[in-house]
Amino acid sequence: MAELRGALIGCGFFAVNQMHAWRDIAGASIIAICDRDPERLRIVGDQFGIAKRYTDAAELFAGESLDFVDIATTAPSHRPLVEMAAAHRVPVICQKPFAPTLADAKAMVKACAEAGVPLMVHENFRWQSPIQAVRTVLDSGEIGTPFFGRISFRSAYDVFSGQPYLATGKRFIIEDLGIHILDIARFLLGDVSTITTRIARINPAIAGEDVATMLMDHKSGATSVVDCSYATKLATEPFPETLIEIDGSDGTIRLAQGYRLTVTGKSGTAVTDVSPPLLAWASRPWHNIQESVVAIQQHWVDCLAKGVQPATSGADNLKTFALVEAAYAGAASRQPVQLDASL
Ligand code: NAD
Ligand code: 89V
Repeated sequence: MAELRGALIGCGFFAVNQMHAWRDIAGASIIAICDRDPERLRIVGDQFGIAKRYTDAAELFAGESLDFVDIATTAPSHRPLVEMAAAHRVPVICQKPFAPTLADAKAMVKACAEAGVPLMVHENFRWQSPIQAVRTVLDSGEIGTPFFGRISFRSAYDVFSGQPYLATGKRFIIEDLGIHILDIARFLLGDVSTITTRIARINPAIAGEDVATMLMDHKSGATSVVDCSYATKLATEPFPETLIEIDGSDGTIRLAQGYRLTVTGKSGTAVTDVSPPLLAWASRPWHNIQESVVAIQQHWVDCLAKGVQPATSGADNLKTFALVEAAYAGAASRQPVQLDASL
């Protein structure tokens, strides 16, 4: 198969990981980049040797023949850019959070479906190898039927120095980080029927909530707790590890800090080190996330080659995004929120 010709829009903080990952992936390469900030365009263009550079996405679509576009801008620009890709019949990857509102996200899914264009949300956390290892244990049947899960992300890492916009939005941890952890809960325990949420802001220097605790009923009958904090100072900073506890009818799974996976099940107890590899271009502690970027982008190329929907398609991600909206609604009302009504 000929190599896919892609373009990347948005050359900011996180896009550098995506550019490195595209270099690692067989079957696709980035042939043009776009950023409305000429300085970001210059930095990334020079770093990755990309000669074709655009400051206007409309000019990029008009000037290039593309097999896909990878949108790595922040959420306010996602809908116009995804709709532009759909109008040009160009398959599209869109970073999380998918959109500012669920209504925007639904419109983006509709635009791509009507244009017959594949759409994947770059929801990469479920692609981290420790999370995939947990999924593999569940699939093996070793712990039987899961009835309880706790998916936890607690840290005091300074995310604001790299991503200053995170300190200024009215919404913070659920929209930016919780969205990943809620997606992992769906990935491991299935879709959700009801969510109950409590939030708090501990850091007085930011505008949004930095603590969120969510209790969920899964359609499978399992119950889960998703808890997230950027106000939790620990002896050893765990960023960006997601810790997992799952109890099943025949055993338990514990993914503990330090990427230690303990499975107690039908065959006894096994302890494994499921640390992600440190890729040549990666740096600790981000290497866990960086590896997952390669995995999700490779998945996109494989799905395009096979003509199948990606695991985190736009349609799939509506269910994760709906959880974010429902969490904020429930935090405000202090009432449980039913999910089916919003989808
Ligand atoms: P950033 O502000 O550093 O970069 C965004 C870039 O997009 C900027 O250079 C900006 O000039 C450019 N841009 C914005 N609108 C544009 C438009 N219409 N046309 C062209 N360029 C435009 O932001 P970031 O921290 O890199 O985050 C980008 C996205 O990635 C966010 O949605 C964020 O939530 C997400 N993110 C994802 C992960 C992950 O693990 N999946 C991690 C960090 C950030
Ligand atoms: O993954 C992300 O979306 C990042 C961070 C890990 C800082 O929350 O924004």
